Amino acid sequence: MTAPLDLYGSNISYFTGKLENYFRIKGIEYRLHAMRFPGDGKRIQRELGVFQMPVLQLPDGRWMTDTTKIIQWFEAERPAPAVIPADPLVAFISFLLEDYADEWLWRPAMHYRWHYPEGAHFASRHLAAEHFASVPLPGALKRAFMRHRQRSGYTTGDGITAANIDGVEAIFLRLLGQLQAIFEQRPFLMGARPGLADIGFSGPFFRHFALDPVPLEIIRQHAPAVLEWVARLWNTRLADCTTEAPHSVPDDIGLLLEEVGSSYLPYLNANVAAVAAGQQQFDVQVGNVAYRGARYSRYRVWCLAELRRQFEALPPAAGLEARALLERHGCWAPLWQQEELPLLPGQEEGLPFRASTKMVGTNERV
Ligand SMILES: N[C@@H](CCC(=O)N[C@@H](CS)C(=O)NCC(=O)O)C(=O)O
Repeated sequence: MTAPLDLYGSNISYFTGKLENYFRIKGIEYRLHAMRFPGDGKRIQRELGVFQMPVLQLPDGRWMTDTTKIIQWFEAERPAPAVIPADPLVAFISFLLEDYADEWLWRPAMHYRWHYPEGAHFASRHLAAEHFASVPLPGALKRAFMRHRQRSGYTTGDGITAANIDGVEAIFLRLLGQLQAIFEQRPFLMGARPGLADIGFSGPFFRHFALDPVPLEIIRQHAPAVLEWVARLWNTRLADCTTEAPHSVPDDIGLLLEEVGSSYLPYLNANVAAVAAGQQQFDVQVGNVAYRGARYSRYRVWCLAELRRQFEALPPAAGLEARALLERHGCWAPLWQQEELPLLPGQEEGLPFRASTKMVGTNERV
């Protein structure tokens, strides 16, 4: 499998950017193609079960989706140089941080892009030109469609209101303080070498926070070491790294774990309760921030099941260490709070070659 991979997505998309960072540090060649609608949308739905971006086509013709499972598949197929740390505890915490970045930082990233007119103007113009060039409609209509679609799907339609905007922005501002302190000390999240946790964080940062005008200016002013990390990751090849893989989780990662325990996991538990009750929208209080009318996500029920599965697969000694670390930072109890996870039969078992559900519950065919 030496021919370049064909990656279909957008060059301002969260998960496309995450996968590009993975392929680059791993040294895997790919060609990025812009998805063209409506044709590509229908084809992707047919080939993969749901429409989402990015999707990947292997040289043998097979289609793949879901960056988390795509990365795990490539790590198994091409183990060296490894992106998933060899130390089982570091690997487990990296999976947890990847999931947190994928699913929870998505919220402030979408907010900053679509709430502020300069972000919405830039992104809707870019996406309309990238994806709808051949659709014979006026540009203003395509841009208005994009703004409406993204807001009703991911911001105002997913529980973000005037009353909780400060709370959503606080997720980002706290994170910047934590990451600035980390990257003043070392080049990557777990140490001297980039790994899965960095790839996870590249999703929200590479094509959103460090690109969209409003968050980019905040990063420039308040967290320049984070901006450096974004570029450093993009410019690093693991094959050139002579540094050792990390053997322990640095203490300051504990602050990120506290965010996972106090905001992401409580949200996941409320989502489980909503899915179990068949409620397509739900209200949830996360710390002092109240979300009204958040959209349920079957996919994120599976994310919680995956986190538990990763924990249960740890060798006994690493499992004890992981439990102690999770307890210390408020993640242990919420990880197990819901007894039953309302998964669909066989849900996501076809990944990365077939998906059962989308990240947020629209247009699912289950
Ligand atoms: N879990 C998926 C999530 C992919 C995803 O949700 N991508 C967004 C764009 S960056 C998307 O396609 N959303 C579907 C839509 O807006 O209809 C992954 O890791 O690839």
